[in-house]
Parts: sequence; C-alpha cells; structure tokens
Amino acid sequence: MFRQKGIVIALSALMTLLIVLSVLAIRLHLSRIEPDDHKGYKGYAHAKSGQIEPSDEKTLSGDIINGVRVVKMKARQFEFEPNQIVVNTGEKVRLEITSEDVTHGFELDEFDIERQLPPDKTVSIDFTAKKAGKHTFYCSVFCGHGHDEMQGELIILPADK
Ligand SMILES: [Cu+2]
Repeated sequence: MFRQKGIVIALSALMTLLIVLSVLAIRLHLSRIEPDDHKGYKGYAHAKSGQIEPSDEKTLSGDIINGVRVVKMKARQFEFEPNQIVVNTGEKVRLEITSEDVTHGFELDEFDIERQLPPDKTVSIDFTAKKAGKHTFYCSVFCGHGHDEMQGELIILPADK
C-alpha cells in the first residue's frame, strides 16, 4: 500500500516535470520565431546589402538606349519579373516597371528610391549604379498575403568585368 502511494507520487512528479519542460520548449521555440521584430518599416525584413557571389548571374539586363541601360520589368502579385537586375558599375540605369494588377511599390534603399507603381502604368525609375555590390529591392505597398516575399536583387558588377 505504502509502496503503491510512492509510485503514484513519483509518477505525478514525473508528469509535472514533463509538462514544465514542454512549456519551456514551446517558449524557446516561440522566442526563436520572434526575430521578425527586426522587420523594417511596412513590415518586411530588410536584408543587408551583400557581396557579389561567384554564383551570381553575370548576364547584363536590358539594352543600352542613348547611353542608358533600360530594363523593362513587370510587377505583379507577388513578384517582380525579372527579379534579378544586373548592370555595370557607373552605368546610368532606367527601370521601366509596369504593374499588371494592383498598386505595388518599388523600394531600393541604396539609392533612396521609393516609388508607387499604379496598375497598368509604366513608371520610369532612373539612377546611376555608382559602386559594385548587391542590393535587395522590395515592394513597398502592401499588395496582399504574399507581399512580404515580393522582392528582387540588383547586382552592380565591378568595373573590371
Ligand atoms: Cu506588395
């Protein structure tokens, strides 16, 4: 009788321990997910500007027209097409972006660019690709559930390429 009581107490202690441990595990898991707090303004995570990797695309985008590299792009839920733009250092660049559905935005922090892209209009965005590097551009207007993933990258190749 006494021994059975002992087993019952030991079992309940074990159960309590298990419950406490799983609560701790869930807490830990949640705190791992939360670094979303580092999101930039308008709710998406801003990636850092990066180095150009050997695996990056080296095919230049668009065509040179009157000394300007003109790149036609489309914006739609939830992507830019193309989502990778490759230019040379020092080039004047003009992105001609047409939204095919709703209002999107084009944000390229490196060049202080933030423009609205109303539906069915072509917006020209001009800048000079000053120095080599890789920069992420984003949709800056909330456009639906996939908005946070609507981004692409601008690769500015080093001058010696
Ligand atoms: Cu968007």
